Amino acid sequence: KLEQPYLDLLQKIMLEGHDKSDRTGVGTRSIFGAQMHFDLSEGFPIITTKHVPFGLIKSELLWFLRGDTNIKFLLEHKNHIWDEWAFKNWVSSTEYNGPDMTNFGLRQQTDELFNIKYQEQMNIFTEKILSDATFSKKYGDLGNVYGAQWRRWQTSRGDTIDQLGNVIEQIKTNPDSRRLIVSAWNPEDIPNVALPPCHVLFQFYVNDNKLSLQLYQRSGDMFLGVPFNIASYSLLLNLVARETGLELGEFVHTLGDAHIYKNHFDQVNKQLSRNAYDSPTLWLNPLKHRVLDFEMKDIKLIDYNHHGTIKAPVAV
Ligand code: UFP
Repeated sequence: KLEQPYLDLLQKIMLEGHDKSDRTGVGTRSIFGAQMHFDLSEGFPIITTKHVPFGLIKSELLWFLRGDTNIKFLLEHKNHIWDEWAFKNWVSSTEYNGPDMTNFGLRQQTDELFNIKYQEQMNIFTEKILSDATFSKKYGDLGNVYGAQWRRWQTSRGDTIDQLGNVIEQIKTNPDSRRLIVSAWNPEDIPNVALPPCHVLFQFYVNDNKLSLQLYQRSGDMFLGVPFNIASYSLLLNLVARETGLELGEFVHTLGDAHIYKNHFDQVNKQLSRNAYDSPTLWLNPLKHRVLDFEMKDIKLIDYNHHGTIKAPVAV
């Protein structure tokens, strides 16, 4: 099955990983330096041993590709995966005068009464982002996250670089290049961002008319984050292959710190006891050719058979 490299890596970390403390205080079991290969000509490697919400992956990737960094676009697509980061800016601003939201990520998971207040404030916040343009301009923008670095990297001369646009052009005109790289890691920005990019850099490679992509991910939450990351970059590879007229090669996923949180062990064991289904196929609207032309309805999974969702706490 296509997802076997992922299941093998989960198993390997459980058996051979190092138990460590980590930034979140939860603790992880991890290995350093891991690589998974997925042959995209065989299907779309979304995980089937649990449910992965592909709609969220689509809208997030379309958001990155547009160079958009404002959560408004995501909210319009009912995608809430980046809400907390914008909410954090809002509740720590002088304009916010609701109940104290200090350390909301942790308190929301441990304090039921606080959680109710938090949900209330979060709803008010996201409603306002959707309905109030001035507010969303000010508090919906996340600054230099992926979309900004991919499409309008700020140079010291004061102009911007469209890394992704340039790389697509290079794949078309100079496919043997060994410099087909997009970097999201900007050392100048790191001290000022809430979450330094997990997907640091990706590179393309062309052989026999096939396009491959390798991602370097510095830190991977193997149970919750990585299944998203696999699907997201596999979709990116499909879209760029479409625009460049190339066939599908491999998605190579390289990880630095590949970890399983201690409070995900039971979930991982449950997942490993399940049998994977055949992977689905990805349908892309045949009338669309350029990466930026794609909308939600132009991208679909066909025959995504999967086991049920497995719930797990997010480490914050
Ligand atoms: N993480 C992922 N994939 C992502 C993402 C985050 O696995 O796409 F945005 C996880 C990795 C780690 C945590 O567990 O989020 C980030 O924490 P840190 O910056 O300390 O590595």
